[in-house]
Amino acid sequence: DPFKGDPGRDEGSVVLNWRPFNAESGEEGLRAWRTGSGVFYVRNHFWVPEIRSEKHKLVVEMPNGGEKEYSLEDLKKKFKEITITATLQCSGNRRRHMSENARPAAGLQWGVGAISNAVWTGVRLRDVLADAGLDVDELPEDAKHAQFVGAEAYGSSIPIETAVDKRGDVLLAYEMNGEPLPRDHGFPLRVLVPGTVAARSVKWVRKVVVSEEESTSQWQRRDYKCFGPNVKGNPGWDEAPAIQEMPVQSAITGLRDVSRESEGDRILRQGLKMEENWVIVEGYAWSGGGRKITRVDVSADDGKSWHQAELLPDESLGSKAWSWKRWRWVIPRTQVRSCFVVKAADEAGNSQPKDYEPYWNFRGNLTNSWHRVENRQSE
Ligand code: MTE
Ligand code: MO
Repeated sequence: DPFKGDPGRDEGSVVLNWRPFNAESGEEGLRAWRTGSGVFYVRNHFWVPEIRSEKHKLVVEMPNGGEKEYSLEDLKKKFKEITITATLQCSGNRRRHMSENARPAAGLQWGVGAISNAVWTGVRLRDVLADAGLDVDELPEDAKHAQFVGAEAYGSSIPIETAVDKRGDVLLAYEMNGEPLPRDHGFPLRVLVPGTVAARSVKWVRKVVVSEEESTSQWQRRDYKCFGPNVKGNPGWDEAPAIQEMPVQSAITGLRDVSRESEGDRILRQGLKMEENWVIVEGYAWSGGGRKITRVDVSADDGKSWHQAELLPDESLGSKAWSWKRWRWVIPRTQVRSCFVVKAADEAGNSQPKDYEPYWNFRGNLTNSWHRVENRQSE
């Protein structure tokens, strides 16, 4: 049983599969701006490798075959430590909405919780590549991709420009939320590529290869790609690019009534008219590439009329907007008509599509159509 060494898991996540372990952030995880490590979503393709951190070595290979090896100690001693906050989102986040609103799409049927936000500490991949002999400012012709190899069998790659971008904040991370990485999240070392599909943030990383070609893994060449809505079984795999940066996304993660009776909501009610019952709608908004969320539009009548949600303050760290924005909208119950809807816009003016069918793809990747939630009264 290859899974017998897997770690114990906290309650509070929504488990989709045990072997390999796959779990969404549950209600608790999706309430806070910073996701606690125990309720951060987990996407494992295999077992969790058992690694002793003192023994772990990272090998960095150059296009000419030259190699350099680093222990965890070496990394911590030699390079400047960096801390950022960043959201990871699986390309399959909200796939279930695609399956339900268009046609069934293959893969784990994630709801709104294949996304989480944490604090990450490590060293810059750029600095390590430079130390290993790469000219990071004048990239040689044969340096086109940075491939990452995990200790089980998983691997993928990113364009070398992303890997060496001074403001790209790509990390070899050894801490999450101020503690050593939990085993499910890559102990003792993982790649963290902020703003990029989480499939490239390889956990338990043991090798980085600078190469002319992309990783040849199925997770680079097959699974994490998007095709047109007409394409079914067996497309020309090489015709579509591997997903890297992600599109703008938002979702509703909480819906609750605040009434005169509910003691806990007293503070929130200050400034609100006491005679009325209110509904609090909450959620996240995020975009790829470090693009800032500029607006979150919300509706309580299935998109006929719109309002702006409040973007909540937070403690985002890093060169760009790598972390999701939490938002909140408080609306009188009497004004609620039919479905609640959310859509966000980013600083490039990108917004989310209304419908699902025109964006259906057989692997159900990059589902970001308007998130609709039935209006239900809690009492
Ligand atoms: N790295 C390894 N070694 N093995 C994996 O299965 N899954 C990838 C990525 N890195 C994976 C991996 C995918 S598809 C996602 S969405 C993220 O890890 C999930 O990261 P998390 O489990 O820390 O949330
Ligand atoms: Mo993923």
